[in-house]
Amino acid sequence: MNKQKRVLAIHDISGLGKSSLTVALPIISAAGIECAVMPTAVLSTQTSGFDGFTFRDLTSDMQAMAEHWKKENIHFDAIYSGYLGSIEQISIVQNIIEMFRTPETLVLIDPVLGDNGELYRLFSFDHANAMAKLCKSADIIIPNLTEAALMLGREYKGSFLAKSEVEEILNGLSYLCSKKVVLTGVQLGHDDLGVVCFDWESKKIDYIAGDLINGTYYGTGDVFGSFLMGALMRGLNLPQAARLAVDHTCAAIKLTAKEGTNPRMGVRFEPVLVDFGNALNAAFAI
Ligand code: PXL
Repeated sequence: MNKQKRVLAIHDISGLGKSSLTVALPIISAAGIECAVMPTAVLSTQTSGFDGFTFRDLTSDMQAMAEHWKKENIHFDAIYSGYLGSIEQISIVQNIIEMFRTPETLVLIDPVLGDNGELYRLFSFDHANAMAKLCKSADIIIPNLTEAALMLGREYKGSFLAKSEVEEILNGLSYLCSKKVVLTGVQLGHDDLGVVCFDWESKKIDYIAGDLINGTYYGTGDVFGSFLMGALMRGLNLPQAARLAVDHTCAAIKLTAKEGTNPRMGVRFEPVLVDFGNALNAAFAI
């Protein structure tokens, strides 16, 4: 048995709607990886498709939590940040990364800002600019096309793009994070939707397609990011981990589409977890 790895997930916790920590905890744990959490806010629901949600801001606890862990000499193998409720939280996350980073730490930043060409409620363009700066601290960033457009000040042109356009966006993003980029929600053909991985050092681009399932499915960015983080911590390289993450996210979306659940409740990832664990074990059985 290898030594247990520990990820620090820094996201909000929304009581309902299956996003952020309610997704990161089970998925990263299903990979056999410990998931420590820093909740940035507590909401009654995630914000897409719900009105009147509660929002308890936890900004003032973040630095104190980090200092306690530092005093206890806690080590994180990876730091995974997602939805951050304010610009102040973004700068605290930057500080926490500096406090805990070692040469081996993997810093994965999902610059959660919006979807379908629009900013999420509660966010401003200043939030997008601050998130773009946070990306400089990452080893891997995983924006969707909306977030890429917002951070680069580009027009959002939908998800169906020519390869040359995708490559232009990747090039722009590599100025925000000069290591690795996974651009999500890219439609590569008429029947598929997937992600594009870019490694700045090797200049290698990998297109990883999944089946296109029509409809809007909230929380899939967090489901994908958590599968990706789990697979990376188990030792898969980025294109291998992205392949597993795309396949298992697609499987969860297909189950949701089949059941006709209201998309605001998130996707049905739970039945996919055992298969995810088995796929990770199989990847190392060869
Ligand atoms: O990462 C998606 C997400 C996370 N947390 C909250 C959200 C959303 C998307 O709408 O509202 C609170």
